[in-house]
Amino acid sequence: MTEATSSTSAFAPRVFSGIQPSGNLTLGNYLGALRRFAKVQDTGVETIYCIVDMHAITVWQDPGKLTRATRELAAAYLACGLDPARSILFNQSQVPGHAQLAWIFNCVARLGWMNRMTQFKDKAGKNSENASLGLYAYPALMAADILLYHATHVPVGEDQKQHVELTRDVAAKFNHDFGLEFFPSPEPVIEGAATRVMSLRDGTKKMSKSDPSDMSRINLTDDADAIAQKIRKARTDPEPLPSDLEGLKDRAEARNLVNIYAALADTTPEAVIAEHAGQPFSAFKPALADLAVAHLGPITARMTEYLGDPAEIDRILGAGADRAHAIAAPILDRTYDIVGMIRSR
Ligand code: AQP
Repeated sequence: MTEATSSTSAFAPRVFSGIQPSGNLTLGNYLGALRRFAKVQDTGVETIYCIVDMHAITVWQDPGKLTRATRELAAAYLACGLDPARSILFNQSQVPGHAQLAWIFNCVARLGWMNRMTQFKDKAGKNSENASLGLYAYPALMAADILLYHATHVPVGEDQKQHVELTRDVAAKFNHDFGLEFFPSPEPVIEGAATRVMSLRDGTKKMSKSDPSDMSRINLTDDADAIAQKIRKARTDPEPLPSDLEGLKDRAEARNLVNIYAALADTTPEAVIAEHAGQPFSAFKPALADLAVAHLGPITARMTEYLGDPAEIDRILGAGADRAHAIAAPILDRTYDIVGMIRSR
C-alpha cells in the first residue's frame, strides 16, 4: 500500500474493494483484484470486500444466474485465501447504507463528471439512450461503497482508476459544500505486473467477463484443457520474444502474455523476458499454459468445494453484512445529520 496522503492520514487505514457478480470470473479479475485482496488482508490492515450485486444489475441479469454468480464469487474470494474471520465479506444489497449514501452522492456529483466516465461509454456503446439510469450513476454508487466505510485505500485494476478518482471528487465536494473534513480522499492502489490483463483475442481490449467470446478470456472455472487451448490459440505475432521490454513496444498481444506470465510467477516482466528471450511462441505458450494450470487448478478445486455448501456461503455473507452494517451505520447517521435530515428514531 502507498503512504497515506495528508487528506487520508487523519483516518485509520481501511481497505475496501468490490467485484460484480456478473458471471465468468476471469484471470483479469483474479490477477487485478482477488489475489491482491487476500495479500492485503495478510498485512493486518482492516479489509472490507464486497460482492457488488447492485452494480451488477445496472445491466440485465437473469435472477437465478445472479444468485448463482453471487455464491460463485463468494467461493472465489474464499478459494483465493480470503479469511472471513479476518476480512469482512458480504454482498452489497444486504447493507442498505450503500443505496442510501448513493442517493446523497447522486445529489453531490455533477452531470459533467458522469459524462466523462469512459466505462459508461464503453458499456452503453452506441445505444446510450437505452442504457439504464443505474449504469450512468454507477460511479456515485461506487463512491458510496467506499466512503460508507471511510475507506482510505482501494485496490483495483487499472480500469477502475477513473471511478476512484471520481470518488475523491465526491468526497472533496461534500466536504467543501458542508464545510468540514468528514470523508477521506481514498487512494487507488494499482500494483503489479497485471493491473490490466488484456483479451486473448485482441491485445487492445481488456479481458472481461462480459466479452461475448469465451476464447478472449480464461475463466476461473476453466479446466486444464480449456486453459491450454485458449493460451495456444491466443493471438500473437510471428516474431520470437525480444531480448528486452523495449522490444515489446507495439506488440500488445505479446506484451500481454509476458505480463500474465510475470504476474502468475510473481516476478517482473523484465525477468520473464530475460529468461525467455529469443523463444518462439510455440515454446513460450506451453510454458505459460503449464504455469496457469498449476496456479488456477487448486483455486478451481477449492471453489467447487465451497460451492458444495451454499448455505454456509450464505451464512458467511450474512455475518459479513452484519459487521459491515455496524461500521456503516454511524457514518451514515452522521452524514444525514450533516446534510440536515432529522433522525428521530
Ligand atoms: N482485465 C483486467 N485486468 C486487471 N484487473 C481487472 N479487473 C477486471 N478486469 C480486469 C478488476 O477486477 C475488479 C472487479 O471488476 P468488476 O467485476 O467490478 O468489473 P469490471 O472492472 O467491469 O470487470 P469485468 O470483468 O470487465 O466485468 P464486466 O464484464 O461484468 O463489466 C476491479 O478491481 C477491476 O479493476
